[in-house]
Parts: sequence; structure tokens; C-alpha cells
Amino acid sequence: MNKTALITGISGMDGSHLADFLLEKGYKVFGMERRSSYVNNINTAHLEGKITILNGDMTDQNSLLRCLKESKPDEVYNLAAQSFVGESWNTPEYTSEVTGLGVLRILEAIREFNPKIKFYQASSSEMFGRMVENPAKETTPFYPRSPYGVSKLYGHWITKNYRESYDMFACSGILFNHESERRGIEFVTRKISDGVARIKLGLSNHITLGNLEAKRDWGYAPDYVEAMWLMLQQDIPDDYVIATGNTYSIREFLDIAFKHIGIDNWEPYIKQDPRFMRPAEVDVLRGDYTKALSNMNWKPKTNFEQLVKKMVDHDLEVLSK
Ligand code: NDP
Ligand code: GDR
Repeated sequence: MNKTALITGISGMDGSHLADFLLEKGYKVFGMERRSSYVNNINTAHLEGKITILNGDMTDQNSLLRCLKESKPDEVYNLAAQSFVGESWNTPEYTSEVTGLGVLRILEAIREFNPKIKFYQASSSEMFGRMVENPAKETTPFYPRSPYGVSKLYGHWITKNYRESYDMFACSGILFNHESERRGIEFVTRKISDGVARIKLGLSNHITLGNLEAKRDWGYAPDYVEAMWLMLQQDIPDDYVIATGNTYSIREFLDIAFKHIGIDNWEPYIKQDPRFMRPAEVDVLRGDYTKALSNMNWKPKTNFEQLVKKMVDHDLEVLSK
């Protein structure tokens, strides 16, 4: 019999890619979105008629319970979050409510409605922050560097605690940065791919950025949503690091993106603004996905250069229209 999944954060990058993936597998898919004063369907327009949208909010306990009652899922993927690290210093309390306590609310709703539901929590490499060990694996101590990272750590531990307290099938995927053509425009990769495409098309002559030295382990989102699903298909619930094992700086991202449009010397096109610097930076992230490879046979399929080029090509196409 076909399974049913409820995805929170359906309008986000991962939510829409996961919906595509689960529909392909024959799932009945419900997506939870919060009320908005404008239509926010850039990532989900293509899913219209294929999935059912429910309204709910991570700050509203009863709305989560109602979403479970309406969808009766076998699996819940909790992807909703205030996910922008930089913003978490502006709204630390709200970030903790949504990204931290929101996880507790949905776990409580599952426990009350049907504790047999399998649960996926979107944990983050930002929990490693200062990187006590490089590359980081499941056993590496955490050292978050932002209100966002601290909130994700709460979500991570409460998921583990509900697994151990109530024997629930609850897993956290500790995902390192992953990007795609659907990435939010404020994140550095999309900001660059969009900016580079604008420069190529003569719509702009610069990109304004913050710290260019930061290094990230960047993968491709469609590869990563498969890992989320795989975690819930295992016999034993567990937590997994999902990464590529490689790390590149923002400079290296810029280098490939600009070269792709025929510009070798890109420095004159970059302005730096302290507004985009963070009070505490995560200088480098790199993950070790050995456990995911040996237990679930998961490995990344798309490399860094392919990722950058896909994003630039997409923005060129969109902006050309
Ligand atoms: P996005 O920012 O693209 O999506 C976040 C989603 O959460 C959006 O659909 C947003 O809705 C929704 N949301 C925000 N606040 C609430 C709320 N109060 N109630 C209900 N929904 C809400 O993030 P990604 O798709 O990139 O990431 C998915 C998850 O994975 C997030 O939890 C993120 O923190 C985590 N993560 C992401 C990584 C990455 O590199 N992308 C790496 C590791 C973890 P709206 O459109 O209305 O704002
Ligand atoms: P991150 O992604 O904080 O890693 O969180 P982001 O793209 O915002 O920043 C990556 C690095 O780039 C530097 N940077 C800039 N960042 C932004 N947004 N804008 C700029 O102009 C800019 N200039 C330099 C940042 O300082 C940082 O070092 C993402 C999110 O998806 C989280 O939800 C997720 O948990 C982590 O990845 C893993």
C-alpha cells in the first residue's frame, strides 16, 4: 500500500525537492505551510494538484495536531524552520520558538496522535559551528555559533530524547550545506548565482557580500532529500551526517561562477559590506558521511563545480525570460 507523508516547510527549497522525490516513489504527500499575505509558491507551483496543502504553524501546537489528524501520515519530515543563520541574531527568541521549540511541539503532537509515525528532523552542520573535529561525524562534539545553531541543537536533542523516552522512530539528519536552483535568494550561493547572471545580462555591475573566506561543504539538495527518506526506511532509527566530504570557500564559488560566464578577474565586481558579516562566524565546515554510506549506501552524486554551474545556468534562464 502506498505510504503517506506530511512535510512541514513545503514552500522551502528542501520541502519542494522532497515532495518531488516522494511523489516519484508513489507517496501521497501533504505539505504544511503557514498563512502568508502573499502567494508564496515559487517552489511549489509545479506541485499543484499533486499534493495537498494544509495550513499550520510551528509556533501553534494545535495546528500541528490538526495537520496530523487531516493527513494521517506514516512519515513526518520536519523541515520548517527560521533557517537563515544571519537573521537569527535579529530574532533570536523567534528563531528559538520555531527552530527549537517547534520540534518539541510536533513531537508532542505525534506522541498524542500516533506514536508509531516515523519522524525526520532537519538537523544542521551549524550545530558543529567551531568544528572541534574536522571532518565532523556523528560523534563529534557540538559547538554552535549562532542562535540558529543553538536552536537546532535543542531540536536535535529533543528528537533523540523522544526516541529514547518513548521508543519513537525519530531520526535526525545532520545535513551540511546543500543548495539548488530553488535556494532562497538571501543565501550566499543563490545570491552569487543570481548576481553573476545579472552581470552577464547587463542588469547589474556588482554583487555585495560579507566574509569571502568562509568555507562550506556544499552539496546538491535533490541528492540530500534521498538521504532523509532513506533514514526513515532503516530498521533502527538513528542520526546521520550527510555531506560531500569536501570544503570550498566563497571565493572558490565566485571563481567557478564568474568563469562560467567568461569572467576570470571577478574581484572588481565584488563589493563587501559589514552588514553581511556575522557577530560570530563559522569559518569552516566539512562532514564525514561514512556512516550514511555504510548503513544506507548513500553518497552524493553532484560535485561542487556541477552545482555552481547548474545554479548559474538556471538564473541565466530565469532572468533572460
Ligand atoms: P528554507 O528556508 O528554504 O525553508 C524553510 C521552510 O520553513 C519554509 O517553507 C518556511 O515557510 C517554513 N517556516 C518558517 N517558519 C515557519 C513557521 N513558523 N511555521 C511553519 N513553517 C515555517 O530552508 P531549506 O529548505 O533550505 O531547509 C529545510 C530545513 O533543513 C530547515 O529546517 C533548515 O534549517 C534545515 N537545514 C538546511 C540546510 C541547507 O543547507 N539547506 C542544511 C541543514 C539543515 P515560508 O516560506 O512561509 O517562510
Ligand atoms: P549558512 O548559509 O549560514 O551556512 O547556513 P549562508 O549561505 O547564509 O552563508 C554561508 C557563508 O557565506 C558567508 N557570506 C554570506 N552569507 C550570506 N547569506 N550573504 C552574504 O552576502 C554573504 N557573504 C558571505 C556567511 O558569512 C557564511 O559564512 C545554511 C542554511 O541553509 C542553514 O539553514 C543550514 O543549517 C546551514 O546552511 C547548514
